[in-house]
Amino acid sequence: MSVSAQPRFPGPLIGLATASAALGAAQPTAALLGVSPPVTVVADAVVDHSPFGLVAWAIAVFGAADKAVLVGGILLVLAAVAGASGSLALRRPNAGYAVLGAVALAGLAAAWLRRTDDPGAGVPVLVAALAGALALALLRRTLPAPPGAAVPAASGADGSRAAPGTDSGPGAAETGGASETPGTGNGPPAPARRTVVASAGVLAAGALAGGTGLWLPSVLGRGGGPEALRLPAAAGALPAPAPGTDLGVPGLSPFFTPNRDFYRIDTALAVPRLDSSQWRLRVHGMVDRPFEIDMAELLDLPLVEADITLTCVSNPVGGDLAGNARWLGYPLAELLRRAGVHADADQILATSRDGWTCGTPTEVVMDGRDALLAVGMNGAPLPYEHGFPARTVVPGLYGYVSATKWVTDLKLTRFSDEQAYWADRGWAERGPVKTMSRIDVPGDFTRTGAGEVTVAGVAWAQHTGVDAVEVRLDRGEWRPAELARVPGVDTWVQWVTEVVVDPGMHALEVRATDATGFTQSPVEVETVPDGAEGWHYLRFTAE
Ligand SMILES: Nc1nc2c(c(=O)[nH]1)N[C@H]1C(S)=C(S)[C@@H](COP(=O)(O)O)O[C@H]1N2
Ligand SMILES: [Mo]
Repeated sequence: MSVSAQPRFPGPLIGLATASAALGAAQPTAALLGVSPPVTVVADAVVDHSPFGLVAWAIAVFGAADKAVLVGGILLVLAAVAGASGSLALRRPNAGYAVLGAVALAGLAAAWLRRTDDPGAGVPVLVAALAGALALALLRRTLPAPPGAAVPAASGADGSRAAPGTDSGPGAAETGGASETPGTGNGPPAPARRTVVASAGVLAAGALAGGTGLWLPSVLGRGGGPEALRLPAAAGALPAPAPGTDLGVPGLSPFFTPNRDFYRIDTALAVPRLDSSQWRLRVHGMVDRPFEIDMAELLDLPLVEADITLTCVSNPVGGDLAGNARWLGYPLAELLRRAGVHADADQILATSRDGWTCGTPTEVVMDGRDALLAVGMNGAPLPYEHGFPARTVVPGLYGYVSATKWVTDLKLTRFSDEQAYWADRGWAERGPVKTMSRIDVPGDFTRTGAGEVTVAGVAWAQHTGVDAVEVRLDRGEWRPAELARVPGVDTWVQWVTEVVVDPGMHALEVRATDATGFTQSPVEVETVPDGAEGWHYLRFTAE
């Protein structure tokens, strides 16, 4: 190894090893504190501050992988910065620490701006900065003196650490091993090799710590997760749905969506894993008697059950961002009565543990419908993905204005004073669900036999009720489908009918009429700002 080639190569390596040590130390710290690790915090901040169109574009292009792509991109940028500043740090060590400090400050800003209520949010970033600084200092000690540096009295801060003869520094153990390997020739070991071995060691240690941190939350469990939470029976328990509620048609969405199949929509890059024993909900703002409630108190209250279909405002016509569950929870209206809501507080601003916000009209929650602070979903505690340990559910409103997962705060306020997350990004302030119908079977572009073909699907108009569903084949006459039974007006309803077809390609359309007499219009409306409209249309081939 020639001395002249040496300084270029270890630079990026030292930088990468420093970054690995920093992120590797932060990951288990975050897991132990139950807060987001730095990369997730930064990714969240990027999403928060990106223009709405960019986020929509990313979701359209990358789909469910959008979060992985963002995190991967941040890691790449970090690696590039680390590599470049590693080279810089060879020549000017203070510059290396300065870059580290600047990156840490950006991370702290991201953590604290997002989670002003949790001082612990920034701790993993501080630990990362410390670990990075230590790694950098250690790796610099493995470097040889810069060419031409005076040997005995190294001048200035830059040279002193790297002066020859510091073999007993923190990197000595690895270095010793390396020097024994055959092939190093005679004379002292090449100093660059020492740096390479030490850097590789630090890089690997960082990766190992990071991996441990990723896996830690699942083993920690802390006894406060969904598997450990024992839910009481509901005081107002519902009977099993009447026969005929689920038609059991193959390919048709089941009446109750199993929890593992339930669509998931949220802005969280890492699913928040709250501990139910630590959870508290604060009810405050424009109320007479603000209070806090914990899980033990909540589970002592008389809980009720309700069958409610949840739908997302981003669901396109024919899309699958809808699911139905039997929820167990406590009426939100009771909690609000306990707090004594001021007459002019027209908005309930709910905040999740990860800082997302949701504005629900107070009047809707108080009008007698089954608006719940839910703890159970289809007979089990809420899965982490669906808001463990508690979320809100309000029949008749899209999820973005009603269904806060990981909820920790309900603030009574006014729509004119505060805007929730999506309202602030161009979506409608109020989001009543629009009447909608969908064909599940036959699937779009599938093949069936000729002759009689079963056509089935679901329709919804939560808190209004579906009165009729009609289907037409090849733009012919509208013909009524048969509706399944439903427990009430807050769920979707299955429907089924039959068409008779010749071999060839055919088109199907569906439209629903709700209990107000409104029939879905063929005019197509996009999801932004308050939900899609139009008839679900698909084609299939009979043969
Ligand atoms: N904390 C939190 N809650 C949230 C969201 C979110 O981004 N963060 N998204 C909402 C939206 S847009 C919808 S449609 C529903 C989806 O709930 P699910 O993932 O349980 O189906 O959650 C709502 N609650
Ligand atoms: Mo949504």
